[in-house]
Amino acid sequence: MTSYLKKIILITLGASSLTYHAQNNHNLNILSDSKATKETINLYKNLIKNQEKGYFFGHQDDLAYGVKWRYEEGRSDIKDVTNDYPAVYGWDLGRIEHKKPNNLDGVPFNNMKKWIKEIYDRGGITTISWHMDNPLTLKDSWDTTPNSFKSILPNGSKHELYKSWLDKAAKFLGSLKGSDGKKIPILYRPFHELTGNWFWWCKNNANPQEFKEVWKFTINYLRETKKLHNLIIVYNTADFKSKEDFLEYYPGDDVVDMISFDKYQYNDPTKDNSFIADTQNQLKIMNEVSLEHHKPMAIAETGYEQIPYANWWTKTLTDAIGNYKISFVLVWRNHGWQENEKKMHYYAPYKGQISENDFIDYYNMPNTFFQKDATKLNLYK
Ligand code: BMA
Repeated sequence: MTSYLKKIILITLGASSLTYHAQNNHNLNILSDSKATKETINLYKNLIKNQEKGYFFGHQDDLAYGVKWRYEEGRSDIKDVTNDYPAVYGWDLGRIEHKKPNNLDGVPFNNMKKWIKEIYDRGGITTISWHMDNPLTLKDSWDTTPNSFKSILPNGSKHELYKSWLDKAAKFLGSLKGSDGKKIPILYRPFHELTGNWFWWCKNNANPQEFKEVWKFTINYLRETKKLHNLIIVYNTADFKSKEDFLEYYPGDDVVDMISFDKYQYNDPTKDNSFIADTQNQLKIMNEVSLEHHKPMAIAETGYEQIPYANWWTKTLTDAIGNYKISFVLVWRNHGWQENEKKMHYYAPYKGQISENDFIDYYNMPNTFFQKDATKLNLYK
């Protein structure tokens, strides 16, 4: 072949790859599931669109219990304080794998299902994590026995067991329907905090290739075999120091729709700025990934246990998020008194809690969206 001909071929190839990229750019932020339901696509688009104006506020187990109450219909600690519900409601599937009636924190799955319907009916958002028991030892999620993760690989000894657990979760996820008869879109956050070392699925228990293989298998199984097309897949890490760190276990744009990390406040924010500095640094890194991979981003779990600093909401959390465009932030559950640890365990204020007034100011900020905002924004249309 003459070098001239070669050049022509190269130019043509280059041009077609340029066209490909242009098309890709044109289709920015498309859900990874090409068969996603209309409501799921709409929610995803609306989450992205509204990022320009603000972010949705979430709370784990919000409707199930609060610091001083348990299972009172319609009640929520957030609502007691603001007269509004959060916009995002987090739930966990832990123990569904054993067909237990209640999840690992005692929340009955039947109630969870009913609440998820109510949430959807009023235009709120549901996100689901899964503190799945260890399939190798049958102990809990925090049991990091070596080789536990490898056992669920497609050729692993617990792969069939893992599939049977996915079947149970899929049945639940597929049964969630609104009053309009539509399947309810779910932000599904599997294998959360994967860069930690405390769950059996964390990175110390698997190499990147193994982790990615299981992730891909899981998402494809839920989509293709279980025919679930109401999922927005959320990739979620614990701490990370660099883009390489954040992406080392990233399974691919075709099996992820949103990227996120979990980050808690441990030190006294009046004496130590590290929560704000670290969160800002991680958001900076995640923002680069978000732009490069066209995936919106979130802080999927945060909080300061017992919120002992009265201005944590408008000062610390607000500064930690800064000007980054995130889809949502969620604070963890308001369990109340924890007998085994002899301490209070909660992350959202309740009536009379010292950060109550600050939380009302936070609620009133134009860029924090709660249920009433979400309802107005008509996220599923
Ligand atoms: C943890 C704590 C535990 C709980 C678990 C799963 O952070 O809140 O008490 O069992 O989350 O919800």
